[in-house]
Amino acid sequence: MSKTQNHQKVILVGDGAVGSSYAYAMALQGIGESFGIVDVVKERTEGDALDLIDATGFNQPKNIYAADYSDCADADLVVITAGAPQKPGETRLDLVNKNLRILSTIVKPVVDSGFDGIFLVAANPVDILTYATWKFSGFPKHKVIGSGPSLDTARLRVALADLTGIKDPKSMHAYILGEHGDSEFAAYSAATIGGRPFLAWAEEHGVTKEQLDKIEDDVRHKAYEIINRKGATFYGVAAALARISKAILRDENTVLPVSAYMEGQYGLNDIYIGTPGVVNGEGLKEIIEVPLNEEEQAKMTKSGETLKKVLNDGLK
Ligand code: 6V0
Repeated sequence: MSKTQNHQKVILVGDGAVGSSYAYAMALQGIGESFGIVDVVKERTEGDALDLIDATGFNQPKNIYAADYSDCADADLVVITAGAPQKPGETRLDLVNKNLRILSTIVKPVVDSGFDGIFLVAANPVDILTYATWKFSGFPKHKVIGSGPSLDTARLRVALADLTGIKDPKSMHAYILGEHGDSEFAAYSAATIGGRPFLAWAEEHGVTKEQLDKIEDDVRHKAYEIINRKGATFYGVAAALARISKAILRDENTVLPVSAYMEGQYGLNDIYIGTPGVVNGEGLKEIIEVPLNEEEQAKMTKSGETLKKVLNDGLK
């Protein structure tokens, strides 16, 4: 494959529930010109490529194919969704050892191909695996991004839109921060609606702290609710990955929640963790450090400590 003129070449590694849903979202939204799929089960990638091409018949043409690691050489974006998903009762952090092993077999051949684009990681525990991708690849930190709290923030905004009656989740300027996992939290004190502090609006409209705490808790546990019923979650994260991919491939310079490398922000260092940041064609241009109140800062510190402990035990 030659490098596409508009820098629109994507390689997906991991053609499971999340990967194939992401591929489908990319095909339906017409994002990227060329989309290669890698998986240890080669036949599935061939079948998926044939199937996904049919979906492009209803929007814009796109080259979708079963790929090898050599195809990463001139890719703009490599998206990693390969890895074991949570089983009922398992936390994301329980996946760390098996998914680190899988990741180590992926990053090396991608880098060996001569790849010089951006890594976007979604496999769990995503903050740990994004850090490991950064370490294994030797890439600059801005070129390695994790999907982080992107899905969780979408869940929060949908719930707040429902609660407030301002039905558009895009009008809820609120973020989930921290680990994509059990220590994540809603940064309500910095949230806004139309420029007005969200908590002031909420008080005026009779929204209680209990209601907001419940939403935060529901967001934190939503993956478990889905996994208990259907075994896996994939549509939400697929849409989140397509959104981040679009920001990269179209050089949007847009603010999105991602997992980013910390160098003093929130008092944290040498971990990847969830925060808003500016995403463009070069990767993560800048971290936007959300101003937190004391209680939220304590949650961020604790979330960072949780991730640091996993890194210290498993990676360093
Ligand atoms: P799945 O359906 O089991 O798919 C995993 C895929 O990875 C399979 O097709 C495997 O064949 C493939 N695979 C395994 N090892 C390798 C390898 N060495 N090289 C290439 N491919 C390989 O899992 P699913 O798609 O449901 O989940 C994938 C990962 O995404 C899991 O770690 C989930 O926990 C994670 N999720 C992340 C979310 C997020 O918000 N970041 C959300 C949901 C799931």
